[in-house]
Order: sequence, then C-alpha cells, then structure tokens
Amino acid sequence: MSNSKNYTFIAVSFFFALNTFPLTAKAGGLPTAAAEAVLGTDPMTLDTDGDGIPDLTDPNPVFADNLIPKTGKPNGLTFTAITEDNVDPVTKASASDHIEVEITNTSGETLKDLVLYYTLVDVITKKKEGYFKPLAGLSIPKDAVITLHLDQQTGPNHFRENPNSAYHTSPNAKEFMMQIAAAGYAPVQVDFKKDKGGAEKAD
Ligand SMILES: [Ca+2]
Ligand SMILES: [Ca+2]
Ligand SMILES: [Ca+2]
Repeated sequence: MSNSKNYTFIAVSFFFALNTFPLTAKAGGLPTAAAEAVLGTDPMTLDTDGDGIPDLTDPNPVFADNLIPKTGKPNGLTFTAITEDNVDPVTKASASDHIEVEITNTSGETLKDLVLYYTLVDVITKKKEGYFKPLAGLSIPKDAVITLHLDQQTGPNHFRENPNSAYHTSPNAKEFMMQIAAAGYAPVQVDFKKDKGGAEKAD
C-alpha cells in the first residue's frame, strides 16, 4: 500500500506548509479542492501563478513576477482587453464575464511563442495577484486578429484562468495591467478594469 503512504506524506507536507490556514480537511487525504479554495489557488493546476514554483511550496501562490523579457523589436502587435459584457465569438450571444483579449498582429510576419502576464489589484483590499502564462501552441498569422479567452473552458484560444482568483471571489472593483509579447518582440502593455459586482452576474 505504498500509494496511500505517499498520499499521507503529501497531505502532511501540505498542511505543514499551510499551518497558518484554518484547514479542516481530513488527515490522510489528498489536498482538496476546498483547501485550494481557501488558498485562492486553482485545484486543476499545480502552479497557479505560472512562476515555476508549485502551489504547495510557493510562498505566494497567486503572485508571479513578470518573466517577460523587456527587450525586443517594437510594433509586433496591439491588443485590447475586457473583463465584462463578453460576447460568444461564434453565436454572438452574451457570454459569462471573463478576461477577453483581442490581439492584432502588426508585425508583418507570423507571431509565435507568445507570452502573457497580468496583475489584478482589488481596489478596496489592495490585494494583488499576478499570473505569467506562456500561450502554448498559439501563433498569429501575418495581419490576423484573434480573440483569446482566459476562463475555465477548453478549446482553441481558451487559456485557463484561476477560478479561485479574487476576480471571482471578491465583488470589489479590480484594476488590471496586462503585457503580451511574441518571440523577438518587446512586450505591449494595456491597463483595464472591472467595475464592482460579481463576476458571473449581470452588473
Ligand atoms: Ca493547484
Ligand atoms: Ca507558483
Ligand atoms: Ca508565486
């Protein structure tokens, strides 16, 4: 029964690392989705903020430093980002509030190896989160415009976003900073915001 022993060890390590949190999950179990909800991390992702440090050992599991290189050619792309009143790109019907990013390739060539970094700050609590996301598998043809969705769906142009982020758990207004870069190009930055209100309610 070496498996159950390993599970116990993982669970003990987990609770030791988090001993300031009032977790009440049963001893001997795997870290639970409920425990990740307490931490504000993603139960479906080992490294929620993308900084390379697993959630269970990351001193701040929902803040990554900006790992995008500052150097590179200018004028690779432009983009806009919204957090509310999203529209399904296929049906044109109203979609759940999520972070939606429209990128225009202005480089004159195919853009590859894109990376995205964003921070959000709760304007009331000042709590800050930061996420580094390589956009694996994404390339943008010359002159093309594409729309990315940061959410919990799968499929082309969907990239997973932490469902336990303050984006979802706090109704306070949020201020966002986002940078996107493609291989060889300097990052482009856009600031945007979300008004107060629940992420999944009409507001
Ligand atoms: Ca996790
Ligand atoms: Ca991490
Ligand atoms: Ca971190």
